[in-house]
This record gives sequence, structure tokens and C-alpha cells, in this order.
Amino acid sequence: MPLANGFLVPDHFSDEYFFELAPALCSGCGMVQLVEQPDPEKMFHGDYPFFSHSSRSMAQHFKAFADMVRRDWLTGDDPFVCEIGSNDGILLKHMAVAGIRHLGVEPSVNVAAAARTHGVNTLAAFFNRDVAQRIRHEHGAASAIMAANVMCHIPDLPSVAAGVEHLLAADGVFIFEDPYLGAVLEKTAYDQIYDEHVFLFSLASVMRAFEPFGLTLVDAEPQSTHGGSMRYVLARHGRRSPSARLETLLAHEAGLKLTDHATFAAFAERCRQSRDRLVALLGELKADGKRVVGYAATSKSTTVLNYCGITDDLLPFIVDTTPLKQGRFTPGSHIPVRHPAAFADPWPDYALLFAWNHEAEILAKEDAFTRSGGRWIRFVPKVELIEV
Ligand code: DWN
Ligand code: SAH
Repeated sequence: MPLANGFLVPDHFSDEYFFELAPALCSGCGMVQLVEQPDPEKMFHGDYPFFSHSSRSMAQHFKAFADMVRRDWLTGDDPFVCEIGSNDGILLKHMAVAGIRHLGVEPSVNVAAAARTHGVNTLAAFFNRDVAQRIRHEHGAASAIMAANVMCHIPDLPSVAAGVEHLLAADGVFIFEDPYLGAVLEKTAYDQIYDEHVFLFSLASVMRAFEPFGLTLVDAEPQSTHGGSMRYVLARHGRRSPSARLETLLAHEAGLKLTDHATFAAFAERCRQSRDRLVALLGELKADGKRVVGYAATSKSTTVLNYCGITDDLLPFIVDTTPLKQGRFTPGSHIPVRHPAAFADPWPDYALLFAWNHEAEILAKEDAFTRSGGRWIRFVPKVELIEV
């Protein structure tokens, strides 16, 4: 596999980086993780093309996240909050506006610069134990440490856990959310597996990973974002009691058999079926003389395109709102990425929805496509035309 966000120009086709994308279940700790993990500096740098503000519904989600943290967890005087992987400031800008002392830690310097334009104090660095020590020294302990779709990106989980433990105030909370393993399996969302997603967490694997660092899981809450995520709340040992909701979720998770080999063998078979159906559908549409284009050059689309072997003969281009992706080509499959204006010029017969997690937002925005007679194709949870 190439890097999911390694959008490139033809000059670099010949020296494109590839690695072996192999997810595995650790029989010891129950963690689902990538066997080979590309160097983080290859993925997160000054040309990182994912900007959190690219989705309006995520902007609403992060406003609600910030409001919840302020309401439930920032009770003391002059609290300090820290976010790991703050990207373009989509969450912390709400803390900044409210005058709350805050710091985002974000290694991709271009998105970190975008955050500063939103008034968000941002340290361009990879969060780890040393960085946490520096932050505590300069800003004091954090009442809340937050992270969204980031913890699963950091191979050195022990260093992050030790850093969180170091930075957190005695009664502070560490709140993070990530795509949930149970949802990925249930929806056959194999496109959540790519270089940046080093881990696919479950409640049980999170509990086990943080316990040795003095951090206990005290609450969790399913989220609808990114096709099904879980929000985890951790606190120092003995400072807070686990919620009743956590007990219910743990009981439910036990029934999902997330450490059974058979669960993953069945998932792998569903992935193969999904791939075969998608390739067959695109082939049939092509044979019928229909025009199909891709919608949203997501990170997830890199896995789909490369796993399914889809190139520009089946999908001539993909439209995407991100200026950094436009004019470049998709990693590995080398399909051109174009400005969204190309979508209506002229309307295609079908659009393959790579940002299926933003279906409601995109279908509402592209209502004119549907009215033109265009049809949407989704592939999660199964390959089908969307009934509008
Ligand atoms: O975990 C991660 C999540 C949070 O975001 C990262 N590793 C990378 C990224 O994953 P993704 O690229 O799969 O994210 P999204 O939010 O599913 O897709 C974003 C892409 O979709 C952007 O390139 C913008 C594009 N998009 C678009 O072209 N039109 C998105 C929307 C909502 C649209 O209307
Ligand atoms: N929180 C945002 C961004 C998620 S994308 C959202 O949910 O939309 C993942 C982000 O994590 C990227 O911006 C990437 O640069 C950042 N990241 C990767 N490794 C990191 C690390 N060690 N410390 C802090 N941020 C990291």
C-alpha cells in the first residue's frame, strides 16, 4: 500500500513509497494493529493534506465536544486544556474564543499554521513523554487532555500514555475518540485500515493499554462520527468511579468476540466479497457506457482503490474540496483529483461516495446532482445504490 495521504504529481510516480499493510490481532493484549508501521515523519509533515474543517458536520461535532468539556470537566479557576493532534484548530478554537488557556500539539506544520489563524495556540510537535514534560513545565497541569482520531495514529502508545499521565492534573480527565473496532467489523469498513491508523481500538484494548500508566477507563460513549467511533474517558487510578454506561458497553463488547480469530476470518471474507462486488459494479457500468466519478479523495479511498485495483479506466477522476489534493493524483492508483466544479461539468451518471461517513452532509449539498438523475454508490456497509 502507498501512504493514504500521499497525493502526488507524476514526477514522483516512479519513486512512490509503498509498505506492507497488514492488520493483525495481538493474542497477548487483544490490540488490533498494523504489523508494519511507516515512520510518522513520512505521514505528518508540512504538506499534510487533511484539514479537519473540510466537513461541516465535523465542525458541529467538535463544537459540541468543546462545549461538553467546558460544561462537565472545567470547573476550577483558570483551567488549562491540551489537545493532541489539534490539526487546524477545529476543536480548540472554541476554547480560544472562550478565553480558556489551551495548547494544541500538532506535528503537521501546515495544518498547525492554519490553526493559528483561528487563534489557537499550537505547538508544532509530535506529542510524546518529553513534549508533555515541557508543556507541564511551561503551562502547568492540564484539567483536560483531548484527542480525536489521533491516538490510533501514534505507534509509540506507551510514550503517549506516559506523557498524558505526566501532564494530567490530579483530578483531570483524558478524553479521546477514535474509530471503534466493533463498528469497523460490523460495517465491513475495511477502508478504515491504512497507514495512519496504526491501531483499531476496543474498550478492552484501551483499558489494557493505559492501566500500566496509572490511567483507568471511567466512561465511554459511542459516537456516530467516522462511521462509528468510541469516546473514551480516562482518569488517574482511584480518582473517579467507572460509570454504569461503561459497564453496559463492556458487556455488549464482550458479545462481539473481538479477540476471536473466527471474527476476523469472517471479516476478511466480507472484505473480499465487498471488493468483488464493487469492481463488478464499476465494470458493468462501464460496459453500459455510464460515466462514474469519485466523490471525496479521502484517506480511506486509498485503501479501497488499491485493494480493489481500481484505476482511471473505471474511475476517470475524483472531486475533492481540498486545494492541496486538487491537481495531484491518488496514491498508488494515480487517479486525478479535481476541483468540485468538475463534478457538474457535465454531471456524471453515477458518483462513488468515498466519504460515506459524511453521506448526509454531501447528499444535501449535492442535491442538484440527484435532481439531474445522478445516482450515488456507497460501499459501506455494503455495495449498493443509495435510495434518495
Ligand atoms: O483519521 C483521520 C480522519 C479524522 O480524517 C485522518 N487519518 C485522515 C482523515 O481521514 P479521511 O480523509 O478519510 O477523512 P474524511 O473526513 O472522511 O474525508 C475528508 C476528505 O473528504 C477531504 O479531502 C475533503 C473531502 N470532502 C469533500 O471533498 N467534500 C469532504 C466533504 C464533507 C465534502 O463535502
Ligand atoms: N483531530 C483532528 C485531526 C485528525 S487527523 C480530527 O479529528 O479531525 C490526525 C492528526 O494527528 C493529524 O493532524 C496529524 O498531524 C496528527 N498527529 C499524528 N501524530 C501525532 C502525534 N504524535 N502527536 C500529535 N499529533 C499527531
